[in-house]
Amino acid sequence: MTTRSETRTTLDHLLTEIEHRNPAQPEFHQAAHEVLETLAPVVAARPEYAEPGLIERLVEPERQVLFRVPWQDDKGRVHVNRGFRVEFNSALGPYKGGLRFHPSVNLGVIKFLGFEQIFKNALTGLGIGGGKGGSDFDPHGRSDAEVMRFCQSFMTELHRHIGEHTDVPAGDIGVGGREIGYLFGQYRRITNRWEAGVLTGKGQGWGGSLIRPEATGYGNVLFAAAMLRERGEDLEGQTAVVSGSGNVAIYTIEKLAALGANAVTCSDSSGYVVDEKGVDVELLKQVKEVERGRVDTYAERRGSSARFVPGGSVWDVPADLALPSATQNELDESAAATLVRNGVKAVSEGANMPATPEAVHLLQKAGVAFGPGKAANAGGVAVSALEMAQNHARTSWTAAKVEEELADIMNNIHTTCHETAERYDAPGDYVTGANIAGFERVADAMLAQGVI
Ligand code: NDP
Ligand code: 2IT
Repeated sequence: MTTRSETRTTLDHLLTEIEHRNPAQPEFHQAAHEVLETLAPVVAARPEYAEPGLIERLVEPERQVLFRVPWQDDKGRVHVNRGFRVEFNSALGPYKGGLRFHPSVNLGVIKFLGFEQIFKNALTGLGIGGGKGGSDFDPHGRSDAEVMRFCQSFMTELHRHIGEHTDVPAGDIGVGGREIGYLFGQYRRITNRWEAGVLTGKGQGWGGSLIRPEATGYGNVLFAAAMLRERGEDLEGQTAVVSGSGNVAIYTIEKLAALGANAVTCSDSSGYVVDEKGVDVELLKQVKEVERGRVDTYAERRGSSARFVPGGSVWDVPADLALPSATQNELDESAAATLVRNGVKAVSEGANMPATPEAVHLLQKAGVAFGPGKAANAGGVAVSALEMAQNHARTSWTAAKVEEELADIMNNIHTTCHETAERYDAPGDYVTGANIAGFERVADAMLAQGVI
């Protein structure tokens, strides 16, 4: 029987090898560290997981696709972007995960997101593997026609790699309902197939699930509520600081209000807004989703309760809860220290890996309930899987039914993470609980399916 410390040494060697084999991919290294550093107790306790090659296979994507995406802007100028799809692990089902369009996208970013997605999708309990894709295309300031031409060019290559039983993309940063529409249209044209289950996040009249747009934000609030419940508290009367002002942030703010809490901030890459009365979600939707504007416009229209702070850190605003919902590494150690100083009780990650490792460590040490993204933001991909189920059955469920399923899934994920952490001597540590529980499900399937 190997001890935990021997296992830890083996995992540390593997991490060093991952860094050598995947140079210049710091986000992927960070995600791999975060998972592998918590696995020693389960690998030491269950010898089958120490089988040579199991974890080595888990950290190597099954397939990585890189392609050229040429497109013409409205003035006829040609642009060349890069497209990516990393099909990381299909032991539990078809690869599943979003597409991100943002100038910061590169292979290492997509690999970190795809790696996280494996464990997140496993935690949902549904039959979905892990993948992620995207492009370094920047949709900001582009016309609808430019976005359409880009999406068509992107799908002209991507279509040969995806399918309802193979790989099912959805949205992420920079990819919402508009983009999924253009992508689906091009897929349908090229393949001559009405294959609803090839993409999720579709429009409601043509195969989309009710509550999919809301699911990530709603799910994260339900996860935060479950963490508070564990401590004998609830959301009623709590104030919350939320970052971002896109899909996840908007529906996080909406659900907080519905459950009696009050989100007092939102942000984008230009700065943040503090709104003493609580963010008016209908106004935010109008500015961000309809007009595709910036958060300073929200502050201007909202009147005296709101002010826009250019640049700066949204985490300086005191609150009971923090729900980072913008992007990776947006909440660093000094931001975490400020949150703790201001008495934060829970931090729940709507974005993927928004807290740096140092921030997570500091929050956990201070006794703050910390919900890692792969558990807390799993509601989005979970409802994507429910959209696939509806597409397969050629049916559509009511909003109430989807919400009920979402609530069950989020509560189950919370319970699983909580119980797993206790089982492995890390009570209250949702990071360890989520990593081990996700790992067990994927590793068991990989072992059963042989060396492939
Ligand atoms: P959106 O594109 O709808 O919104 C992203 C928001 O984050 C915008 O306000 C954007 O501001 C801000 N943002 C993005 N990148 C940066 C950056 N580098 N610096 C500062 N602000 C930034 O994306 P989503 O809301 O869909 O995604 C937000 C996060 O949630 C991501 O981490 C994503 O991976 C994660 N997530 C999304 C899910 C989904 O279903 N959509 C599911 C699970 C997780 P600006 O416009 O100025 O760039
Ligand atoms: O990070 C994520 O889980 C997503 N962007 C959603 C993925 C999906 O397939 O719905």
